[in-house]
Amino acid sequence: MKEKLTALQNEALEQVEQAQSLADVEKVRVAYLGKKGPITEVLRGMGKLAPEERPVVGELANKVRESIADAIETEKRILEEAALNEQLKTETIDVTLPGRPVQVGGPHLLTQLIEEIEDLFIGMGFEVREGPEVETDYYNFEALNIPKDHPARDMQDSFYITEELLMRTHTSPVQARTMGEYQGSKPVKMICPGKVYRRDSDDATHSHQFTQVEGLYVDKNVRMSDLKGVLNQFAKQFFGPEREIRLRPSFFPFTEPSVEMDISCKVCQGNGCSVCKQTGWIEILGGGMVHPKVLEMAGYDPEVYSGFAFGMGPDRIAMLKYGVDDIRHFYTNDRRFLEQYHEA
Ligand code: 2NL
Repeated sequence: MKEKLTALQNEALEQVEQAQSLADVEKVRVAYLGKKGPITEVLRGMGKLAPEERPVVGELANKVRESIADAIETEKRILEEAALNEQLKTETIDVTLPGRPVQVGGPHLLTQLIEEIEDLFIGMGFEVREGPEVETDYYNFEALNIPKDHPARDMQDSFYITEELLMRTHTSPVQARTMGEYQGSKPVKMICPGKVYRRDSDDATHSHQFTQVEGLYVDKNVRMSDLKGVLNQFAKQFFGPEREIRLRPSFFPFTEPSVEMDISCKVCQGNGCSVCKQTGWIEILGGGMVHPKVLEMAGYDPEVYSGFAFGMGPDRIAMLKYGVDDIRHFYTNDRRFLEQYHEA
């Protein structure tokens, strides 16, 4: 028995020494020390030995097992170190290579302008409200005095989801919703920025998707002069203190009377140039006094309350302010375009 164990030991140690890889070492371990290996077998067969032989054989078997296990551990470490050294040799890192630049994004030009507009109106006591882009026919049209057969629907044809649901064509439904929520219980003084959609053929000046900022102020005794004062303040803060404004009569189904507002041309100081098409003025927004029917539908008594509303398109304003020649640049995500407006 003793000779058998010693022979096993020598055999195993030799095989460990000859191992070329970690897999080889593992094979030796399984073969000699595994549950079905010869050492385990010897220890299991102890019962058949004479009682005085048992401790002797037991001790030797344990020693043999330990010496094989030690040899395996040592060989494993040697092989692992060799593998690591080999890896280090082939995978050298050139620490002098330039790093990969971190890509830093920034807010879209339209987002920047919308936030600037928001700040100015917040400064005049307006709250900012947002609403759903998928709207009901009621809030997008009916509540704004645009009934089903109204010709204004042609100009604002949109993308319908069902008969009664569509992509909103303007942000006005947010205002109709807010008035409806307050039900004539308190004044409304809000602006609502956001994306809107119209069924339009895209070209340099038209896009089926664009942005709007609308404003609404409903209270007792709100007058046209309040509209003019607020818009004048906005124009001077946003476009510069030298800008003059002018209001021209216009038409919108939800305001009566309605106006369009121009600012004096910055390029020619009002003398006429190609930017203002020789008029000295540039159209910026539309607005007017909220139509009594619109107030009434939202639960505001038009005999008690009055209000003004206006709407502007940040896309158009951005094109004017930065000389962008094609509205599609805002939506086609060419980073060479977008990055021009990122802060350094
Ligand atoms: C434009 C003109 C306008 C409004 C928007 C409005 C909203 C309510 C009631 C009455 Cl709830 N009016 N909004 C009024 C007049 C003009 O937008 O050219 N936008 C780009």
